[in-house]
Amino acid sequence: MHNVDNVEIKVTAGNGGDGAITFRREKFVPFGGPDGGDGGNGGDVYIIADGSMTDLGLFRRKTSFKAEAGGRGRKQKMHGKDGGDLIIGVPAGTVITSVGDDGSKTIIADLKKREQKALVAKGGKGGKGNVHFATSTNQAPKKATNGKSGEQRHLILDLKIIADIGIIGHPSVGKSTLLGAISRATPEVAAYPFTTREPVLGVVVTDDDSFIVAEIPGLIEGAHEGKGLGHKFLRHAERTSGFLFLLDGTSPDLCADLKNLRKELTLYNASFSQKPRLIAVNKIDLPEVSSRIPEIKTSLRPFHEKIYFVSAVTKKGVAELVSALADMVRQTVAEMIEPETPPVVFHPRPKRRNEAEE
Ligand SMILES: Nc1nc2c(ncn2[C@@H]2O[C@H](COP(=O)(O)OP(=O)(O)OP(=O)(O)O)[C@@H](O)[C@H]2O)c(=O)[nH]1
Ligand SMILES: [Mg+2]
Repeated sequence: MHNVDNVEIKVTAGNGGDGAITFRREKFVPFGGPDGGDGGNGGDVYIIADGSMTDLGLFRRKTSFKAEAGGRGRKQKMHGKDGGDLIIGVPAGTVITSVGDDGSKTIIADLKKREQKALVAKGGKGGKGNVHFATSTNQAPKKATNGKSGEQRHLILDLKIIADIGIIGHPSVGKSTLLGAISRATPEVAAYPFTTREPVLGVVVTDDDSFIVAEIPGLIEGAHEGKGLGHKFLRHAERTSGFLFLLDGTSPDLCADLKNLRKELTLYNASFSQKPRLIAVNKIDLPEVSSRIPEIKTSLRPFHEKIYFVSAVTKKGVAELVSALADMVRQTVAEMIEPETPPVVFHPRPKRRNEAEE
């Protein structure tokens, strides 16, 4: 399966509604005072990071988006209705770039966290009704202003892989098998190393939540220097908020495996050692592994972390691991919640539909 991770779209905010030119009607007054209301504002276009999306595949078919226009002003000083905002969902990790008419590119938002939202096109303001234009010399103004055009923007959406949890492990430890067991992802599983060459994402759905897990392709000694699949995929590990270290229960020395994983990650990026992590030992369906569980527990004890024992094939222990992962995600998300930062907005001068009215 190839994940769509780069698309171009066009977004158009709603136009403002025009101001109205109307006059009061009273029984004995043929022309009452002006009572034309203002036009409603056009809807804005927002892009929001949606935690349940993993790629930009939806945009293969639909590439043009438009928010609702504001309604026209009406008589009796009635405001036109404001146009509804349009909110477009994208996976967390989407970088939004605006392409100018001259081809220049400006990054306008990097939606790293789910629910993070960016205003990408501002709706046009509604025009003013003639009620605003009465003066002592002109009691019956036939003047109102038109609504402004909504902004229109050409955007590039670029998904830099981002997941809540990255599964990190040596080749063939069962990362793909586990990802397939806990999500609907269907990564290729095979008994040879480096079967997975690109990160694969899956959405894990629990009773009250969902989170995204990425299989980070097999990590080997020297990866930080570019060995194996090297840097290319360690870069993906940067954009996860926690790790699951997966060890193979059939390996002769799990302690060395774990140390090696930690070392490679830290050598690549020292900040990785700060990320929350869980450790799981896979393949406990095999008798030679299940019989070693007590021994493995003892050898991994110095790492001071609870060790989960699972079989990705029979799913033994997997539910407990998933709920621990969900807890870890909840915690990191809670820590990451910051006061709402104002969305990054990029404002070229709005085009005017009717300059003469100004
Ligand atoms: N007995 C047993 N075999 C497993 C288990 N999980 C995975 N395997 C086997 O281990 C081999 C490697 O599994 P994968 O899921 O492809 O491993 P991976 O870590 O994704 O490997 P790469 O993508 O190559 O790094 C396959 O032959 C799987 O069938 C398990 O829980 N028990
Ligand atoms: Mg794999």
